[in-house]
Amino acid sequence: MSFDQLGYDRIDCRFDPADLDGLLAAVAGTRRFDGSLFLTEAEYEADPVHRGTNPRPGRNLAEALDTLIAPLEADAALTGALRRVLGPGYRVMDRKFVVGMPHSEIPAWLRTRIENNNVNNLGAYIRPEYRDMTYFWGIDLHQDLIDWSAREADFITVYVYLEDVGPGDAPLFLLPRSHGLGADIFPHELTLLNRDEALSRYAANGASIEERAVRLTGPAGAVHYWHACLLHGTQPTAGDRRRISLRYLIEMDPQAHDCELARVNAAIPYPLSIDQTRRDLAASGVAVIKGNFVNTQAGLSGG
Ligand SMILES: O=C(O)CCC(=O)C(=O)O
Repeated sequence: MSFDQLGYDRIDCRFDPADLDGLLAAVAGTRRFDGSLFLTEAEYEADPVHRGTNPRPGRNLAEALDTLIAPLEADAALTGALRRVLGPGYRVMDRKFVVGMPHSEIPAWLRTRIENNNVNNLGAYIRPEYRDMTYFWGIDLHQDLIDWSAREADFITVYVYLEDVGPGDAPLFLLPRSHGLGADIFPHELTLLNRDEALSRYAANGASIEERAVRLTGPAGAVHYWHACLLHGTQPTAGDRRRISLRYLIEMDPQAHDCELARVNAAIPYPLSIDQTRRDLAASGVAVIKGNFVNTQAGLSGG
């Protein structure tokens, strides 16, 4: 089965291992992935900033390392899949490195604050000079439309693992077919039906599906992509290993009416955009609804 039915797929890229290693070494060499990344509690308290802490033009390590990323982006399987799914004029909207931070490196004062938060993007707690990457410590099942109020789901996310990702390294979890219920406000209506089988019911827009979550473990160089309405998330990293990935948002060629994404969207009988994408935040940007549904998943099949 494939993208049009499941809402996600894998791309069998043939990256040169030396290119992957070189890029990873360059990223790893830019900083220590430990407590030194974080503000102190007093520094955070003096001026809590919860918005605008992600990479942006002019503050994005992916820009600085562009020449090392370029050989990966030239991979024929990757460009072929993007043309097929999005049309020949596809456009990269966003490209950044994402780090799954190891549990052991999160400062104790912060861990008590953010344990069981549903969106643990750590940007607010990271020193400004290191905000050229995005740092996660788990994120509940969400759609990537979450950051795009009132925008059509006319893009996909492409996720490239730069290190081997095992069960304890915050692998991505996906809920297959969930994109088929269209755009929906976060947090989502999810019910765990069978923990051992990771079987859940997801309801949105007056419809529901029952599906088993899929966990995307894989080697360095594994590439997956998914629809902007597909539910996905991560558990906090369990051990001492960080997990560095490269993450893209790529939009469809507006002229390519018969590309795969255009056909998938035309077959979804529910709204593909939503004005209010989340209801878990106070005006300050601080989370007021907690819980990570991904943490309830046990028995999982591979992706
Ligand atoms: O890398 C992670 O832990 C979460 C990534 C994710 O869900 C996303 O980029 O949308």
